[in-house]
Amino acid sequence: MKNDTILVTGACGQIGSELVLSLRKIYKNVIASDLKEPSAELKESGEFIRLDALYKNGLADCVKRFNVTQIYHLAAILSATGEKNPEMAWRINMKGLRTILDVSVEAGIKKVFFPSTIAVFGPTTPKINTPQLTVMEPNTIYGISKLAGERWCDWCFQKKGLDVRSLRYPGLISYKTKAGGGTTDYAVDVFFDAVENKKYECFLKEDTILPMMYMPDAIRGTIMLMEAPAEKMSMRSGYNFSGTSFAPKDVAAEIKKTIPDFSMSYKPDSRQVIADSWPQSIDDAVAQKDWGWKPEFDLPLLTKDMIKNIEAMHLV
Ligand code: NAD
Ligand code: AKB
Repeated sequence: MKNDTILVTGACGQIGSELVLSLRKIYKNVIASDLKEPSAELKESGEFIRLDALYKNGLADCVKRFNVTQIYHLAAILSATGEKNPEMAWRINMKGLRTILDVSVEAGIKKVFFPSTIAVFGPTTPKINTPQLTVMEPNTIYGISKLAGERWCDWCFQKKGLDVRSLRYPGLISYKTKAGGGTTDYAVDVFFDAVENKKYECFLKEDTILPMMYMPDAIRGTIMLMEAPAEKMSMRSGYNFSGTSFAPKDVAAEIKKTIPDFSMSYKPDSRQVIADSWPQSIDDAVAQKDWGWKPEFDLPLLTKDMIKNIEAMHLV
């Protein structure tokens, strides 16, 4: 077991609830923190504290009290919720990150993880195999806040010497915790509805292709990035990070191979406009070259695994 003490903010969310458990297999001390009540699994497997990531004194006290050496800053408001409440999204996403970066510099934190997103790209970005360095004109508050966040991370590395690392996650698919207010949430909800009701009404059009990734790949990639030697990092903003790409009709066809009477209907809502502004596929050649990234799950593999695990949860 490694000795570093890790603090995870936003630990009760879709990523945190799995990332904390994986980090606890590697590190002796992983402190999960959130405003929300943790799951029994999170609470019983290690330290949990209630912490507002925007509250600098509370954060600084926690870092000092536990001798924190690494921070994974997951707390944020996602795209769809952010468009409904732009002020709140800007405040939580920007002030949260600034607080983490300031405390990290002041306390001499060794490494910081900042989750960026494909939402940093916008309608003027090339949509297919979006390169690492390209036009970035996001038109959601979420994307604007994450792009500004990437620039802050790069600035803190250049000017303050802070070892900040970041991934531009695609839509993440998981069964342990449902998605929390994004545009790609359909790709999680569809599996639960397929198992429970054999039908799903999708809020995106059937042919809307988006970059996606299965959670085990996302967790493995995050830990690979954070464990890689600092001299391998050529990007201090956010690495393009690719899993697979598909449209709602592709998931429906894949689910039908296991649940033949499954049916999907379509009723696009305001999230369609957000999805239309994002890339369809991501070129992550720089992540492959710098720290050896390679995904394991494609659509058929993740579909089988999601259905198997959701069915098993329903048997308990
Ligand atoms: P989530 O919405 O599921 O979880 C976020 C957590 O942050 C919640 O538990 C919430 O209670 C907590 N939180 C919110 N405000 C807080 C505050 N002020 N102080 C402390 N905690 C607070 O989000 P997620 O899907 O787990 O995403 C985690 C990070 O990864 C976010 O920064 C998100 O932008 C990024 N990301 C996620 C995806 C995805 O598909 N899940 C894709 C790209 C990027
Ligand atoms: C969202 O849809 O907002 C997130 C993301 C891709 O950042 N899943």
